Amino acid sequence: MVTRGKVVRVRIALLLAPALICVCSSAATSQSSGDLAAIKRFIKNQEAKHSGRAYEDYQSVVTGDLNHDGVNDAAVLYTMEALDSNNYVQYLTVFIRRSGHLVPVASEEVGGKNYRTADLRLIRNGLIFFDTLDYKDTDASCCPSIKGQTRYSLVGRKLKEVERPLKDR
Ligand SMILES: [Ca+2]
Repeated sequence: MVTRGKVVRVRIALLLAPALICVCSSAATSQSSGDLAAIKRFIKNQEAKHSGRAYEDYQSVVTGDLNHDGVNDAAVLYTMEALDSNNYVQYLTVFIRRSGHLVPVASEEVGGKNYRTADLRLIRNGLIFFDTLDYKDTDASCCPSIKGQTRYSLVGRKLKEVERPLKDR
């Protein structure tokens, strides 16, 4: 009977383990200095690549598991302003955690002047959620006004915009 009790307890512990990991990963919203340094380094390189400037005031980071390995990854939204014009583009870059370090794996344009404004909200169920503002015909370039939402998922090494089911709209 004692042996049977032990087996049961071990099984319960195994069942609980994934739940505990989920709680930990959703609660871990702060980023370590190493993570932030990796993100900063990446964005600095993008500034050179795009001949632009990405102001820290227009950057946001959310964490959550994006490749379904139970380990928190990071999604970063940053706005690249062109140095030679007043154009700007919003980029989403996903960093996957490998051996404890954040590694950039995919980037996508998710907003920008005369396209839409995207506001990074959170990661849930492997999806990256945004609030958006789209342009109606009479909106000025500065001020899109149609409120919406969208989601992105990491598929391989690409980011794909996911249409929401009609019932959720
Ligand atoms: Ca992960």
